[in-house]
Amino acid sequence: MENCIFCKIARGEIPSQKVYEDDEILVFKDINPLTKIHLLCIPKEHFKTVAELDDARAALLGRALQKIGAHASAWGLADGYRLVMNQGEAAGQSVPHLHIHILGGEPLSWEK
Ligand code: DGP
Repeated sequence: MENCIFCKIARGEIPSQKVYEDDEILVFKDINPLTKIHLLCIPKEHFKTVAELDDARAALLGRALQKIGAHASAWGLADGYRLVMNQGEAAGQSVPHLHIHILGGEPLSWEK
Protein backbone atom coordinates (compact mmCIF):
# COMPACT_ATOMS: atom_id res chain seq x y z
CA MET A 1 0.00 0.00 0.00
CA GLU A 2 1.58 3.20 -1.16
CA ASN A 3 0.57 5.50 1.69
CA CYS A 4 0.58 3.08 4.61
CA ILE A 5 3.05 4.14 7.32
CA PHE A 6 3.95 0.57 8.24
CA CYS A 7 4.42 -0.41 4.58
CA LYS A 8 6.80 2.55 4.28
CA ILE A 9 8.66 1.38 7.39
CA ALA A 10 8.82 -2.15 5.97
CA ARG A 11 10.22 -0.77 2.70
CA GLY A 12 12.76 1.36 4.59
CA GLU A 13 11.23 4.62 3.35
CA ILE A 14 10.54 5.77 6.93
CA PRO A 15 13.27 5.10 9.50
CA SER A 16 12.55 2.84 12.45
CA GLN A 17 14.48 1.21 15.24
CA LYS A 18 14.40 -2.38 14.05
CA VAL A 19 15.01 -5.21 16.47
CA TYR A 20 14.26 -8.11 14.11
CA GLU A 21 13.68 -8.54 10.40
CA ASP A 22 13.30 -11.41 8.00
CA ASP A 23 11.75 -11.69 4.57
CA GLU A 24 8.18 -11.63 5.86
CA ILE A 25 8.05 -9.84 9.21
CA LEU A 26 9.58 -6.83 10.91
CA VAL A 27 9.81 -5.96 14.61
CA PHE A 28 10.61 -2.39 15.58
CA LYS A 29 10.27 -0.01 18.52
CA ASP A 30 6.96 1.81 18.91
CA ILE A 31 7.41 5.55 18.44
CA ASN A 32 5.10 6.22 21.42
CA PRO A 33 6.00 3.57 23.99
CA LEU A 34 3.35 2.70 26.56
CA THR A 35 5.71 0.50 28.58
CA LYS A 36 9.48 0.40 29.13
CA ILE A 37 9.75 -1.99 26.22
CA HIS A 38 7.13 -1.51 23.50
CA LEU A 39 7.74 -3.21 20.18
CA LEU A 40 5.56 -3.67 17.13
CA CYS A 41 5.61 -6.80 15.02
CA ILE A 42 4.19 -6.44 11.51
CA PRO A 43 3.86 -8.72 8.55
CA LYS A 44 5.44 -7.01 5.55
CA GLU A 45 2.32 -7.87 3.58
CA HIS A 46 -0.36 -5.22 3.94
CA PHE A 47 -3.69 -6.20 5.44
CA LYS A 48 -5.65 -4.57 8.22
CA THR A 49 -7.16 -7.10 10.60
CA VAL A 50 -7.57 -10.79 11.33
CA ALA A 51 -10.85 -10.61 9.41
CA GLU A 52 -8.66 -10.68 6.28
CA LEU A 53 -6.75 -13.84 7.19
CA ASP A 54 -6.73 -16.55 4.57
CA ASP A 55 -4.78 -19.76 5.14
CA ALA A 56 -1.49 -18.24 3.98
CA ARG A 57 -1.88 -15.16 6.17
CA ALA A 58 -2.94 -17.28 9.14
CA ALA A 59 0.25 -19.29 8.73
CA LEU A 60 2.23 -16.05 8.42
CA LEU A 61 0.70 -14.76 11.65
CA GLY A 62 1.57 -18.04 13.33
CA ARG A 63 5.18 -17.68 12.22
CA ALA A 64 5.22 -14.10 13.52
CA LEU A 65 4.07 -15.33 16.94
CA GLN A 66 6.67 -18.10 16.79
CA LYS A 67 9.41 -15.53 16.11
CA ILE A 68 8.22 -13.37 18.99
CA GLY A 69 8.33 -16.38 21.28
CA ALA A 70 11.79 -17.33 20.09
CA HIS A 71 13.31 -13.87 20.45
CA ALA A 72 11.45 -12.24 23.35
CA SER A 73 14.16 -13.00 25.90
CA ALA A 74 16.80 -11.44 23.66
CA TRP A 75 14.63 -8.34 23.44
CA GLY A 76 14.65 -7.95 27.24
CA LEU A 77 11.30 -9.63 27.84
CA ALA A 78 12.37 -12.78 29.69
CA ASP A 79 10.13 -11.88 32.66
CA GLY A 80 6.99 -11.89 30.54
CA TYR A 81 5.22 -9.61 28.13
CA ARG A 82 1.82 -8.81 26.73
CA LEU A 83 0.71 -9.15 23.13
CA VAL A 84 -2.07 -6.84 21.97
CA MET A 85 -3.70 -6.51 18.57
CA ASN A 86 -6.17 -3.68 18.15
CA GLN A 87 -8.70 -4.60 15.48
CA GLY A 88 -10.50 -1.64 13.98
CA GLU A 89 -10.84 1.99 14.91
CA ALA A 90 -13.31 1.41 17.75
CA ALA A 91 -10.68 -0.77 19.44
CA GLY A 92 -8.01 1.89 19.02
CA GLN A 93 -6.39 0.74 15.79
CA SER A 94 -4.84 3.89 14.35
CA VAL A 95 -2.65 2.28 11.68
CA PRO A 96 -4.63 0.09 9.25
CA HIS A 97 -1.83 -2.46 8.81
CA LEU A 98 -2.01 -5.50 11.08
CA HIS A 99 0.42 -5.23 13.98
CA ILE A 100 1.09 -6.96 17.25
CA HIS A 101 2.02 -4.74 20.17
CA ILE A 102 4.68 -6.39 22.35
CA LEU A 103 4.57 -4.75 25.77
CA GLY A 104 6.84 -5.40 28.72
CA GLY A 105 10.00 -4.49 30.56
CA GLU A 106 7.99 -3.74 33.69
CA PRO A 107 5.17 -5.35 35.70
CA LEU A 108 1.85 -4.95 33.88
CA SER A 109 -1.46 -4.86 35.68
CA TRP A 110 -4.60 -6.31 34.14
CA GLU A 111 -7.19 -3.71 34.99
CA LYS A 112 -9.19 -1.39 32.83
P1 DGP B 1 -2.58 1.09 17.06
O1 DGP B 1 -3.12 2.25 17.82
O2 DGP B 1 -2.92 -0.26 17.67
O3 DGP B 1 -2.93 1.17 15.58
O4 DGP B 1 -1.01 1.20 17.19
C1 DGP B 1 -0.24 1.92 16.29
C2 DGP B 1 1.08 2.18 16.96
O5 DGP B 1 1.98 2.57 15.96
C3 DGP B 1 1.09 3.28 18.00
O6 DGP B 1 1.42 2.72 19.27
C4 DGP B 1 2.14 4.25 17.55
C5 DGP B 1 2.89 3.49 16.50
N1 DGP B 1 3.38 4.27 15.38
C6 DGP B 1 2.63 5.08 14.58
N2 DGP B 1 3.39 5.65 13.64
C7 DGP B 1 4.66 5.18 13.85
C8 DGP B 1 5.91 5.41 13.19
O7 DGP B 1 6.02 6.14 12.22
N3 DGP B 1 6.98 4.75 13.71
C9 DGP B 1 6.89 3.92 14.79
N4 DGP B 1 8.02 3.35 15.20
N5 DGP B 1 5.73 3.69 15.41
C10 DGP B 1 4.63 4.31 14.95
